[in-house]
Amino acid sequence: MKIGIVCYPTFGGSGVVATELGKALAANGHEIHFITYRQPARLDFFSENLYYHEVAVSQYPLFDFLPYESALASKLVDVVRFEKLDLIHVHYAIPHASAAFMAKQILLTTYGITIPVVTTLHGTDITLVGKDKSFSPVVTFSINQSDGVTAVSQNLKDQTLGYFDITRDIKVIPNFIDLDRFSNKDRSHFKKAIAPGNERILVHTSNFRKVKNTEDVIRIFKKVHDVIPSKLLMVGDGPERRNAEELSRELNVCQDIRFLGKQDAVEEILSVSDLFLMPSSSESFGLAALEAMACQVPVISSNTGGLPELNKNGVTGFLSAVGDVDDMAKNAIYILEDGERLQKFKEAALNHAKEFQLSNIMPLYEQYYQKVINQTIKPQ
Ligand code: GMT
Repeated sequence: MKIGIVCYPTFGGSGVVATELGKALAANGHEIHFITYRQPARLDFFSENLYYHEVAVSQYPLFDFLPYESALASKLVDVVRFEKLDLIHVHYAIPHASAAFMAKQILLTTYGITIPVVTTLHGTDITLVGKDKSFSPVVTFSINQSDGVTAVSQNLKDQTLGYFDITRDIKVIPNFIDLDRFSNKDRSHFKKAIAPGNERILVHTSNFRKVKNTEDVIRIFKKVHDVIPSKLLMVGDGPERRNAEELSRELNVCQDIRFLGKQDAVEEILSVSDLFLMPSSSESFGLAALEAMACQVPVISSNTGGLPELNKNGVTGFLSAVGDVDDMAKNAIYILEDGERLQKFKEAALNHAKEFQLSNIMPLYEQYYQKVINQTIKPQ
């Protein structure tokens, strides 16, 4: 198949899923065209089946806000026409689904070309931004006008059906993991440098947005640290980093916390870690937690959104109510205080992560694309 993929080219979860999916599809013989405003972060190599089309938006003094959606729709028209795509797959509804709808209409009415559009809902496009009144009519319309819609968890599907007036079916296809990249590697030299006294290592990776509750990560760590010699690695960057840093000074644990900023080789850091913390107030799936589990790191998380579908309570880690720092700390201590118990949780985390391996999930997308293409009625 020839597939156009539209996504945010950043390190965020939806961009990572879109890019990794495109790479895997290309390796499986499909021709993949990425269409976005910047080269996706993880698309930094040459492959004969991978193409990248940059969406450039012309500056004009009249534009206080650049009309990216129009530029994207125009680029989609171009790429579909000249590369003869079979399907467009947009990741994150806003503004990609409505831009794809516009392109689809232009292609049909001007060029007689029918192009099916699949929209994947990732989370905040529904739970935070999409619900906002300034977007919801467009989000509802463009979901209903897509030829296929997928959501990354059952919970996100249920939330979408609850918030919006949706008239079409939504297929759940969860996030996936490349176990060749995300696996536990022996990095004992690195572990020794981080934890010279053989302390337990806790880790958090995110974009440090409000929704990630990064201050709760520090509060949980403080409680664990009071009982168990431990270190905390904070990976990533974003608006809440400063507050988290300040809190770690106030609570007098900053000497045992390292803020590492954005890191490419997250799997190296996860490989030396004992416990992953994800106390988010909203999380449609929790790709970062899946990456941790694949590297044999159990997860202490909130029970919001799709997290219970990933983190099995008492098996791969524990779930607590959002904001219940005491419970999260208690559960973290329970896992970390006993070496044998910790090992059991580590093995269970990896076992469960295997269910989400790329080779299980990519075929679901391929089958879904084929179904959507077959169902799309071609004009005479
Ligand atoms: O987590 C983020 O803030 C990034 C965000 C995104 O859209 O890039 O991630 C969302 O999509 C990921 C991939 O499907 C999911 O694994 C994350 O759970 C989801 N984030 C939220 O729902 C907050």
